[in-house]
Amino acid sequence: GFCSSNSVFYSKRKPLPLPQNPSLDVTTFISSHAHHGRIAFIDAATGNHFTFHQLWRAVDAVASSLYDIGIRKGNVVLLLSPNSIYFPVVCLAVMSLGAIITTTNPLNTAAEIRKQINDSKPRIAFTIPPLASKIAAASPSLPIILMEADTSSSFPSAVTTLSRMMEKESSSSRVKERVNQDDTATLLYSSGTTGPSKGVVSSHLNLMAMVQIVLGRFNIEEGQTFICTVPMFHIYGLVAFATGLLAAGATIVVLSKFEMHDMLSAIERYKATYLPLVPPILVAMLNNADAIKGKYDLRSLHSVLSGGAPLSKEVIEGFVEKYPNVTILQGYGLTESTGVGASTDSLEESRRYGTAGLLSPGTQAKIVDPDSGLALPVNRTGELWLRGPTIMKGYFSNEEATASTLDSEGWLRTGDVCFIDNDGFIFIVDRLKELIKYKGYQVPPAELEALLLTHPDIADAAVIPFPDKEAGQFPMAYVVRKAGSSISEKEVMDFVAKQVAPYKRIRKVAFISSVPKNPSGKILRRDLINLATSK
Ligand code: AYL
Repeated sequence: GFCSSNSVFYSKRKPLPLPQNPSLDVTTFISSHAHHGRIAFIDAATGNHFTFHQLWRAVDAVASSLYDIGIRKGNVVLLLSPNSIYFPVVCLAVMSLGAIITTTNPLNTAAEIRKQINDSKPRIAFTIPPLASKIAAASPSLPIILMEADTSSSFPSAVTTLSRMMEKESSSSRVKERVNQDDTATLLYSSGTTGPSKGVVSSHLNLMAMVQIVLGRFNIEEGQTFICTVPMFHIYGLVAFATGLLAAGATIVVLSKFEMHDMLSAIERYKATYLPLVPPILVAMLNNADAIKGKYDLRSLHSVLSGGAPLSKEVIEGFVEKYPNVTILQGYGLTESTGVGASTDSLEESRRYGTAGLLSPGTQAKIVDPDSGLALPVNRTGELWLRGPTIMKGYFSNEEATASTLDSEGWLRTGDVCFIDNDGFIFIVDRLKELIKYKGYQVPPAELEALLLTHPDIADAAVIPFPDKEAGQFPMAYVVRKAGSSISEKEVMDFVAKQVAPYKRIRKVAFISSVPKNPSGKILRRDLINLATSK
């Protein structure tokens, strides 16, 4: 059976072969799936596009150019950009050199980007002209490569442009450094189960295993068209649109950001078949279903993918009723599992409303009782632990966080509360970890608490998730005022809003006399969540 006597759950999906050659990089692996003349990427707004052939030529040219300016295996390259057809070119070129790509949310403030720069120490950054000033403010000496021609102003730190790099003829002078499967490919930031954001070290093997999982999920022989509106800087978008779906030969229509009208007209114009989303966009599509159906021809669409945050039963049921010809496919995963850890891949599997699906091929699970530490059998609820070829190597230069997240046998503590039913389907029922998910974006409470404590009127603070129909959750702060202070809710919210990206803003404040903590000083968040939601 899929659940053994030691309470390890094994994937019920067909195992997928991993490449055997120990020195193989993920870019070479993906490009070995040739799709020649087919279109890889289309910019939804301009119609600019790349065939697969043009894509791989561009990747090779950019890799050669990076090599020429001194980028080598192990160097970190920062990418700060909204979605574009060039985003994957940069990622693939960097990884093909054995260099490491670190992405960041374009909404982040200069101070937030500075933290990531200080931690990951990139040698160079790719960005678009409107965002270059953020990098310059975060790190004035970091060289910048502009991803679009700069028409307005010029940046002293800009060394070249991506288009110039892409024009480079393939050079034979480049010594191809040996890249091993175990070498680091990506460094995406996640707060994990506790504390501030940390660099998640994913190897070429991790990414190749994820490519195989994506290939197994979508059988794309006939050619399918995907809409890319979820961010490519996040693991969800990265493993789909910059790696996995390229191996599958899908055509990807890229939107620079989410905008409902643009997304729906792109589906109509390009006859898209697959639409990967985060739950808040499904909620919006449900709430406006009648108007949408009157205005756009969505007949080409056969699947909407939902991942990154929980999708409620009510939304699934409503969506199925309003869009009867569209199948909702679920994906569950973490940055730390380099993407999809479980998924539903067919209408039949998705009919089990509320499930996150079956374990990905090659992935194992345990359900661990948080109190006793014992692994539990089917239908019992506990913390989900995952093991397999997609699990990260660890957090970047943070042994303590790594040790408390990965055990010696390679199990990843997900911080999600789940059970697995008799047929192997995973149900996510709660979140044990601190993480707040606002519209699918990660908001680490510890970062906001640290910021609140810098306010002269605040003695102590705790930040918790508050449930919200549209966003999923938003950050709420419990604040202890200093003696004599009369700081208001609005002042607290404004203080934070000025210093963080908009998705991290605190949207509700309550004052208390002290923050409940356990004897070792850990905030009793569950008590505060109960307090916040009981009225
Ligand atoms: P991170 N249902 C419930 N919670 C989810 C789900 C889901 N389907 N997916 C993710 N989460 C929560 O690192 C959960 O708490 O990556 C998990 O621990 O930003 C946390 O989000 C991880 O957040 C896909 C689908 C990649 C999902 C992903 C992972 C994206 C989230 C590719 O196809």
